[in-house]
Amino acid sequence: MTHRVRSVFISDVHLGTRACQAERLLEFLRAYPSEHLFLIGDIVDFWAMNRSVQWAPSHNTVVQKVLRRARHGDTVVFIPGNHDEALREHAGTAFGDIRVELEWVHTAADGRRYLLVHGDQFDQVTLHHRWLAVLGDMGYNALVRANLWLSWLRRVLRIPGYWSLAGYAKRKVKTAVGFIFDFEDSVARETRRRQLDGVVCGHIHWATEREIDGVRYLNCGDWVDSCSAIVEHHDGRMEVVHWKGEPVSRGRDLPAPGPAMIARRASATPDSPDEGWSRERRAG
Ligand SMILES: [Mn+2]
Repeated sequence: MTHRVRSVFISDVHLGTRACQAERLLEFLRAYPSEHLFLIGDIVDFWAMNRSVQWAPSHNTVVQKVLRRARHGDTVVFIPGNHDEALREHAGTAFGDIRVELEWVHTAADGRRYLLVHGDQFDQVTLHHRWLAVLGDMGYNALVRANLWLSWLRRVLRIPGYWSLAGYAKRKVKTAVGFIFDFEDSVARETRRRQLDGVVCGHIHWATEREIDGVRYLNCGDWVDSCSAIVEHHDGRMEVVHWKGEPVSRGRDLPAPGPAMIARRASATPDSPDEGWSRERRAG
């Protein structure tokens, strides 16, 4: 089934990592032809590729499809993120039919103006408090056990009072969860400061559509975990799409997915996400 839309916004594809869901992205791109295609950062994961390159043939196909859309008249704008920040120094350049920009203002069909930006500029955790996010990764139970040892140690050392490590950690993890809201708020604040109607960003891998103090906040999510994107319909209406895959009957040219195909799909789910990606997840 094809859903013709005005614009497609995707971010955090992380090509070059094992966790990248390129096959599913290809299905989605096929199902949503558009006039505008906005790539909002972390499309290629150069950080992870510094350690190990996990470049599947499907990753090439993604690149080919994007180039093809540009060649066939789609406006394609690439806004680099922190994992592909090397491309930021080429902002303002066009690579063939693809423009590279630090940020972009997109005017929707209804006249609303949206700021397009990856978002790492607004990420206080990655900027200042990486340890907070790391703490969020540690199991709560492990902390409770560690706390038992710690209070034993305090007793042995005759340190008075009770101090709960787990309680401390829980407060910090809460702070890390609150980080998502802080991120959304500061992105929205900047959008309002620029007198724009809304913002489409990525970076925190958390697809959302919210209204924050009169600003439309939209986040594309990612293609490593949630498989989500933002689309703009022809009337300017914006929508979060959570791609669940193609419906079973999808034309004569392709066979209906048999058990082998389904099994292959199931095994394509990332069991151990790439380190670079999980680092970002921790960062929020
Ligand atoms: Mn990012």
